[in-house]
Amino acid sequence: MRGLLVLSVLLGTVFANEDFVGHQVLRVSATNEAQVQKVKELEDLPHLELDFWRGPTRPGSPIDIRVPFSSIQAVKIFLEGHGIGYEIMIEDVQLLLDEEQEQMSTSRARGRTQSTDAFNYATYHTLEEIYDFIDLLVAENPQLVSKIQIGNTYEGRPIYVLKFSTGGNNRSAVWIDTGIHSREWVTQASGVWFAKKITQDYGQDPAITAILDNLDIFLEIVTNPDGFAFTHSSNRLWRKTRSITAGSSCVGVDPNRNWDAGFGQSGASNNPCSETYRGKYANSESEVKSIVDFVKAHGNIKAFVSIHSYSQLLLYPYGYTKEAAPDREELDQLAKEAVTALASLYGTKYEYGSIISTIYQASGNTVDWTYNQGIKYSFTFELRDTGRYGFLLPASQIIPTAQETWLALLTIMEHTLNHPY
Ligand code: 0X9
Ligand code: ZN
Repeated sequence: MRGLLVLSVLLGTVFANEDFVGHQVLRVSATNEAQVQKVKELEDLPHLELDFWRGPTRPGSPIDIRVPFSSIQAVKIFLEGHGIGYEIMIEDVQLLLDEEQEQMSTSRARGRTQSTDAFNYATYHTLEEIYDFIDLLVAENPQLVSKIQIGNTYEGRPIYVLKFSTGGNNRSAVWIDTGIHSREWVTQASGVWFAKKITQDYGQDPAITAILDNLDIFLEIVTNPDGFAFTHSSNRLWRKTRSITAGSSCVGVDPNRNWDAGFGQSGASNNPCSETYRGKYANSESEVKSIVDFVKAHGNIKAFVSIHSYSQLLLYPYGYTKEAAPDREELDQLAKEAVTALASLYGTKYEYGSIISTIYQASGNTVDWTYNQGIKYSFTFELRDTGRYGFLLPASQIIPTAQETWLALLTIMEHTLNHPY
């Protein structure tokens, strides 16, 4: 008995989820450039172990920071000392994680589903559950859906893409990915919902039917499987890949800084311990390289949509340079139409614009690379919310988020269909 206890304590230490007891998320309001610079100084103090959830960007736009319990006093004193305002968005991160786990275990009590109709779209799922869902969906719709393995992750997991196709020979295609940042759970959950929606609506809804009669859709639901597995097993707030960097004890590369577009320029970090670490070289991450190889081999992808959370934004290139994209006007107009469609369902407000002008400089990001490859309709979303829950969006918001986002995706896909190039 005592042996068992010792064993479980030991295993507990090895396998336990990182806890976030007493961590707070602060919303910092830097009202001028000097204050923004002051907040940036906090980023360079590794011992504080701050996790910037949003920003820093321009004066006036919110900066959300997860602050570990042991740093809260110091951070608050620093901000107050410089006259920088803040409010507490999340009092105790662990309480939200506990609620999320509670919600998940209640749903899971119903057990493994044998059909995608019985699947619970209103809860978060593990990698295994999503991979089972993918197989069920393919088995139920063999004439419409197939599963392609585009590679393996650093830790050896298969990387899958769903192909929705009604025929043809390498038709023009739309690409959608979710979950490249593993902690952005509402995105993978939305990806699952989109997959089901396509199979339900094809042949019923004229919009998706016209799209699929002419275009193929590729959907990568879990774009960072190692990171996603890690968010379940060990650290709910893991963002990066899980690759090991020689000479550093820090793990992972930011897969949204690892692409070959402005790689190595400012807007990414060369420090392996940073959340925006770009990696040793462009495409060093297998999760990125697999998509690069797929996109090049396909050669006929006309729209590429990469889905993140949070902040409620629809963005287009560029992120690495202030130079305007040659198609800026068309992209801006289309973004406006897409966010209008999105808002029509529940009134959710999105801002839109280029990445660099709307958030911050981000070099080596996905859609700058796809755009430079000639994929004109390259967009990236930041889904709900604007910061009340941030990455910890309650499961009750999954379906409404997916539904409204779907309207924006339809707008982009219809435009792609009607504007061949
Ligand atoms: O920093 C990022 O990679 C993005 N924000 S996130 O909170 N999802 O990490 C912003 C960069 C550009 N935006 C997108 N590619 N969505
Ligand atoms: Zn992201």
